Amino acid sequence: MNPRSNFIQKFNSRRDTLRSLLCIGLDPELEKLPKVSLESKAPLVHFTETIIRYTNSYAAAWKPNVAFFERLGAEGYFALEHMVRVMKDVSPEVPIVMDAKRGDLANTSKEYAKYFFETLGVDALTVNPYMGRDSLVPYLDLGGYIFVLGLTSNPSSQDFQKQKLLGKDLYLYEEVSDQMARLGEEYPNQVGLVVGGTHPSEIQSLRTRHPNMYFLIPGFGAQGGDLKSIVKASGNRSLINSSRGITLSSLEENYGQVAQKKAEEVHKEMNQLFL
Ligand code: NUP
Repeated sequence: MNPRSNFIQKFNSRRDTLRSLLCIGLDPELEKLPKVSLESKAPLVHFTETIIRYTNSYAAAWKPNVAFFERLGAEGYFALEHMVRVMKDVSPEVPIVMDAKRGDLANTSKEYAKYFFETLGVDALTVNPYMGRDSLVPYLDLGGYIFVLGLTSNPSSQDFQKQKLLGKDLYLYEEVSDQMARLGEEYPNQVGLVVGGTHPSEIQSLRTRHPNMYFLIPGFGAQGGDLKSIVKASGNRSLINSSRGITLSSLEENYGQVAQKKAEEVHKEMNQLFL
């Protein structure tokens, strides 16, 4: 792959064309799929292809979550790889963020990096910073773009991320964000932060702290985050994700059209808020 990621360039161009920050998440939970997909030979293939074809004109980015594919083993990996091919075919201009939250010893991280950036060839990957800098650098050395978990959207994010560091008037997630900003100086246009849309005031303060950093913001829609507050707090260097709220909103045969309508509604709201 390209030694330096072109994720930011790709996202900026798509964002400015659509005037939208909408990142469409694909989390095909088997129990929640429409009957017509479940009855097909390959449910995840059927579902993801339908969603991509109906919603791609509203996607500033895609964010599939590998968990929903991995649970099916080989069949799931087949569906994951097929989906990525369909995304590249139907919407080559839309960047793909793979949500896998990886992170491990450097030699292991390198293997993850090779799978996601070379074999699959996605544009960005979510990673977990818990093991520190040497666990993240292999993704960057391979030319990938990483979104590092900062302050996550779930209620228990406070267990660790909102603990204050001894001797520093900083929360752990703020320290992570500062270290990632420094890593991003070493690897320009390759490091972003995940910030949950359920924390609008923290988004605001992180934005003040890091005006140029790109944020991946899940948590609006099914998790209750408010779109207007998120956009106001985060500005345009952000991907605002909705998964269930768009793609799993109907069990009927016309679920593709329903998802399209949902995406269109969010798209219009984004257009109004776009700066
Ligand atoms: O902090 C995070 N919160 C979160 O929901 C970080 C994430 N990566 N996610 C993911 O975003 C989550 O795993 C799921 O894939 C998606 C949110 O989906 P939904 O709540 O919009 O359905």
